[in-house]
Amino acid sequence: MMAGAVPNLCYNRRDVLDMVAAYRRGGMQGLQLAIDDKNKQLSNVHVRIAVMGESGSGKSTLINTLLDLDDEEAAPTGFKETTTKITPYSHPSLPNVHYYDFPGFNTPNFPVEAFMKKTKFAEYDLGIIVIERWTANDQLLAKALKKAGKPFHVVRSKIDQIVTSERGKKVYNEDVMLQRVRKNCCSSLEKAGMGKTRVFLYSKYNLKAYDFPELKKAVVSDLSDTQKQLFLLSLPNTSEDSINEKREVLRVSIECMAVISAATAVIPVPGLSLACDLVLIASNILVMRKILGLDDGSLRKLSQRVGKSQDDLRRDTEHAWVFGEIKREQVMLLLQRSKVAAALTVAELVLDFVPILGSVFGEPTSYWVTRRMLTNLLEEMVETAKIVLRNAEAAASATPGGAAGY
Ligand SMILES: Nc1nc2c(ncn2[C@@H]2O[C@H](COP(=O)(O)OP(=O)(O)O)[C@@H](O)[C@H]2O)c(=O)[nH]1
Ligand SMILES: [Mg+2]
Repeated sequence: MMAGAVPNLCYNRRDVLDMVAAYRRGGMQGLQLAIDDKNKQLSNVHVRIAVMGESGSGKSTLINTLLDLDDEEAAPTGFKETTTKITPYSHPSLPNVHYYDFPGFNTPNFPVEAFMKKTKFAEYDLGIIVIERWTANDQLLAKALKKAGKPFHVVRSKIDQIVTSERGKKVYNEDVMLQRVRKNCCSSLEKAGMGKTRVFLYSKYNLKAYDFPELKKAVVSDLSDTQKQLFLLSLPNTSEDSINEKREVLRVSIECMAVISAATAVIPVPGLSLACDLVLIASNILVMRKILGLDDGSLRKLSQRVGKSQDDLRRDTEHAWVFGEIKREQVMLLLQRSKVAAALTVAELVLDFVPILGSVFGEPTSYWVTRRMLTNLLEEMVETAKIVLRNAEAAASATPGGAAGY
């Protein structure tokens, strides 16, 4: 693999074209410079989300949920806060995604004024204020964010508790009840002079339900394109939609990796008239597998969380390779058995994406092989991730009380 060809997940369509242009202008060297440049730019893109609200409102729980963290690696929850500091947490595999766990102002002897003075609200991309009910302290934070020109969203946590207590009533309609809660929250914010502010209902036990999907959309709308890609990749697989969103981001990064592969030292694949960089393909698969939650560590965690064996989670999945070792040997086998080897014609290939690439790189070069291979394998991983999610959900709903994250 050429230096700098680390799988980067946040390339966009513009980057693909820029790289091709650089290759046309300056050959391999030009391409290498363009890649280095892009990677440098991307490494400077961060997502910084401030999570605020009173002690006990559910800030740390929300951060752990968004980062998909387990107890030992996560922000401690469910204790009386004593800290007056902001604690940062970064995503384990996307270290440019950060959440900042703010101290609750209702902590005894909390120096609110001094804290407000020294906190630089402009450093964050946006704020999430977690509430059970809107307080004067929340108001203070919202104002500070507004003043700093930062968007913020209000999240009403622990909706499952309301659902549980209301469910016993004679007349119960969940939608009506949720609408009432939303309205109550909104009107208390309005009364406090916040104007019309949307309140997102959320429960850590059900990320598919209530307003969590909407909250995600609202956060995305505050971010730049690259930040948006990073953020979507960083989220747990909460629904098929969330897996599809990851797929879209990964597809674009594949386009770039294919261009990059065109500039790498290629290795002929025995028995086939193909050449490609097997190590580059392998490292891309590993990164994508992790993002899709199909690596060993993610499966182990999910299995503990939903109380099902990994075999049960893998049930009905068709592509066994996804769960195995991924090195150049395995990629070679996949390549040999794949349709890529059998049917690689320029006419077919130039139909999708950017036709000019066909004339730049010709066929059957590393570019086409890498692109086809990674695209096919991504589809198989996406399919697998959806089945694993379904299996996990089936497991979670069979467990009394459900399981965190599902
Ligand atoms: N039932 C339920 N409990 C929650 C939820 N979110 C947080 N909690 C609980 O509320 C308590 C306080 O949460 P924590 O995240 O520590 O609040 P923080 O002080 O704002 O960081 C903990 O016991 C959490 O388990 C939720 O969505 N549903
Ligand atoms: Mg906390």
